[in-house]
Amino acid sequence: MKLRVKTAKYYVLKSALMVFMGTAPFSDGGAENLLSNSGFEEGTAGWVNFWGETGSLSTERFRTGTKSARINQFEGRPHGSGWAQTAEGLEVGAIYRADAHVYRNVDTVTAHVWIVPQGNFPYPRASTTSEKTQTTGTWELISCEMPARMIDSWQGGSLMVHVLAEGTGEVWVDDVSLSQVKTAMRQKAELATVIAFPIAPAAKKAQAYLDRGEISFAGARDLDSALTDFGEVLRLVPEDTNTCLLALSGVLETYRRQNDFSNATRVVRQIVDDYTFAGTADHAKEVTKFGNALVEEADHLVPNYAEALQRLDEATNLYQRAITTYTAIDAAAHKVAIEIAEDKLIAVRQDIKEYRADDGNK
Ligand SMILES: [Ca+2]
Repeated sequence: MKLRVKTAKYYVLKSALMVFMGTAPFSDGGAENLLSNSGFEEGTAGWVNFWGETGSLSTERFRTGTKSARINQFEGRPHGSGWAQTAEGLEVGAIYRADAHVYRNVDTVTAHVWIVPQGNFPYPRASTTSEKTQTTGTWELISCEMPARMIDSWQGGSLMVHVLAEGTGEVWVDDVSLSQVKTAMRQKAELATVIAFPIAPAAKKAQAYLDRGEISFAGARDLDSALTDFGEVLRLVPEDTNTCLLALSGVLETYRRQNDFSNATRVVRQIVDDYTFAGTADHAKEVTKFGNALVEEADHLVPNYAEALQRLDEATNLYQRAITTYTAIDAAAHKVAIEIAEDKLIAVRQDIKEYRADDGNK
């Protein structure tokens, strides 16, 4: 009993000391803050003022210490401006939370905090954002949470925290934090509970399988478990196109990671056949990806030139099909996508020539 009191006292003393020293290594929630200079007491060190570049250090208004960071959004600026900092070396599969304190005088400007994963992870869910500011004339806490499974673990597990102001007016920012809410292990355990719950709705279970599959894929690198979990998603909610597309993109990346390119191609074929409608831009986009998968498969089939050439022929047809579809919808609106498909077509025709020459020289 005595020991516990002593421990509690120690922590009270320790946090008091931290405040006294003017540093904030902990977020308001008590978890470790993974950002540095979170209260701008060391100026703007560690922070990047992005887009509008109208940010500056402020000593006229602050929540803690004697400083904050200001964003001045003047009229006609379309994309807003903000402050950003990247945290590196995070645990893939864990859940992270960003908190920021913001202040505005007028409601013509709003602010929100974002977490953006760094790297090239293929999932379409790119970022998480908070609610926008609700109050004026007072410091307001805005927050958002993000699963780190979306980080490309090859990039070292980095998340960027953005505090963005949009509209017209000034926003002050102070005491920004990024903290871990749950470890990957705890998150996985909670998902397993949802999965094991007998009467949980299919949609909820499917989401849990999807999340667990992504943790297995990106965090634990357990590819077999990832494939099993993604497969369960497709079995549980076959009619839920968006969720199935996420699961299939997980299956696709897992096969690619396993260098199983024929199965990767099979998955893209399934996406095109079962989850897109011919004549739509989405269809053309997936058809282009199908072509890319065939080219990748062909590349790994060499020196089996007959098989490789067959894949490249099919890829040629697909790129042409994508171009035709985009052109029929709106050639001007899909100019970039058409150019990409045309470039792929040129490259694949060159590959076909080379493969035929190499095959003849065997
Ligand atoms: Ca401060």
